[in-house]
Amino acid sequence: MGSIQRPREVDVLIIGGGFGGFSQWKRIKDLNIGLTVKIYEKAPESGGIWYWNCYPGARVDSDFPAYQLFDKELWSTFTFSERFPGGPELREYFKHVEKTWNITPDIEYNKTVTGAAWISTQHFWKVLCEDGTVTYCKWLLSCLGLGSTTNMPSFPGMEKFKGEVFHTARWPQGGVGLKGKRVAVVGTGASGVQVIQEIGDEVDHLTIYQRTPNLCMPMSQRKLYPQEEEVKKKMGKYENSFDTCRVSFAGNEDYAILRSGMDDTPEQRKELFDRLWVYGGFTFWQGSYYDLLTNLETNNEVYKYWRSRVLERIKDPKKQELLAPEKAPHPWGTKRPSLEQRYYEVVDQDHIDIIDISASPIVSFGERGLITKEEGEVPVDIIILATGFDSTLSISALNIVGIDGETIQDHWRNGPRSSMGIAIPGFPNLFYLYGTQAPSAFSNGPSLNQLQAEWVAETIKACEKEGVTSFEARKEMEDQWIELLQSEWSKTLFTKAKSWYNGSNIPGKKVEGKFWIGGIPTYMEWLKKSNENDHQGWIKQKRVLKM
Ligand code: N01
Repeated sequence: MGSIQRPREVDVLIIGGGFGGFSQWKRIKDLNIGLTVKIYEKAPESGGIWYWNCYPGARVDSDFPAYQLFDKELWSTFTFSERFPGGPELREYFKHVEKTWNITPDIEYNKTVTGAAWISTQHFWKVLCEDGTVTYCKWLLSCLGLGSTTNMPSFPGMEKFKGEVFHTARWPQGGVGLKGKRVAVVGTGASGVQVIQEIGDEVDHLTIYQRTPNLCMPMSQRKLYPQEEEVKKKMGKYENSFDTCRVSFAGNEDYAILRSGMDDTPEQRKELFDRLWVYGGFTFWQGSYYDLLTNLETNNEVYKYWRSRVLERIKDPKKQELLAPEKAPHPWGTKRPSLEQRYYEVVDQDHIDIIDISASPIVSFGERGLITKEEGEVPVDIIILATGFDSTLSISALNIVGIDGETIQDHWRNGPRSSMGIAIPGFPNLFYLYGTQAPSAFSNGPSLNQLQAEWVAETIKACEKEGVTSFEARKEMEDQWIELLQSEWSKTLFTKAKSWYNGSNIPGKKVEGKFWIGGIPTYMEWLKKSNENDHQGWIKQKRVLKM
């Protein structure tokens, strides 16, 4: 007979062992008010997105040193080796964090949360896991981020294909032998560009199925030298950088220029663009004219410049038009532009073909490869789906039942609805980090996760001090937030692109702004204000125990 496991009780249960989960764990521990904490992580090790997305070439697009946790104990004892660290090094970093902070006793791996129900009489969450265990907690904190649910398009006839199919976000941990193989890649977002650039030289033949060209910027990758980094650490440069990340628009060190692109002469614009282009990273996007993403005239100038720089690097005229078309597919920067190192040179090679699936769509999978309307079936050994994520699903993919039996799926049936992208009316004592309706898509991940985690920890502390046992977002706050979010969104050029920023990457999803576009500082101000005047944005209750 199998033994019956007793339910576990814990004060705070965190779902996910990536940047969000680790930041949140530390902030709760640092409160020193005796709360017990557990992290449940589905994977066999930490890293979150970096565990699952171990495809060749996976690398972060955030400039150094912003993409890490801002704790001196951590950064003084770990030095990254590149300006834009790769996946394996980031996984090493997570091991370093776990060891240095001694998280191991509080984290359970291979532990998949499937659902939770709010027990209104007790003010507890009852949390269910795939292994059949039950955990009761006072506070349920979802740290699933944006990439926990993959976008796996269902093409007709997928089962017919005799070769192998892999999704970049569920890449086999042991790797895939691609050398000398005929490979197809579907998708040219951040994952597609990285995998293509990495494997392009070693495969026998590569067919790229491109629906929209990625308007990439140069990464300008470089090695970091340990001695130089040690000097910077001693001079306080890391601390200065982290201080900037805490207050900047996107949680990094880029600041938009407070001039319209139309205020400058063509020569001045070129001088600026040349400088930003050479500097590399996101600065060409986030450190450019303040009206780049609101004024089509400025945007057109950026596109013209971008196109001229990219065309210099492609010889094949057909590929020139596919990769950098004369007419911009969308305003530049309104669909996430990737950082690349050799993408255009790699793709320009003769053994690499691009099929424009916006003109000739994929009809189905065949036995030997993908079948498109014009080109028919192209035989391959391996198909790589670099088709991204359903980034607004996240917490709503779990079966979470709140007050009155409503699930988050029910609550979000017409699109996500939340108070400040962190809590949902009807679901007390539950917060989610780095998710939809927060500035997540436009923020450096570790920065926003840490700031939200700090706010959550302080809020929990205040509730614990007052004896509040149920803390729920007010419906009026949710209404206000959504109205503001959509109104800010509508003032931008983001409305003119199809992308995961507005849900148009997933068939059937409501197309609207899915993220707060106003930057981290204004967002944090809203969170702060909601806690003023005796937590004006929230409904507080104290449990009455019946004798
Ligand atoms: O996903 P995406 P991603 N048939 O959604 C195409 C972060 N990230 O995994 O553009 C055919 O951007 C789709 O075509 P289209 C980063 O924030 C960061 O690449 O919709 N094609 C697109 O080309 C990033 O933005 C890093 O026309 C289909 C591609 O697949 C986010 O994650 C690395 C299709 C999906 O691109 C997502 O990036 C990786 C279909 N049915 C990811 N469905 C770094 O920091 C989709 N596509 C480096």
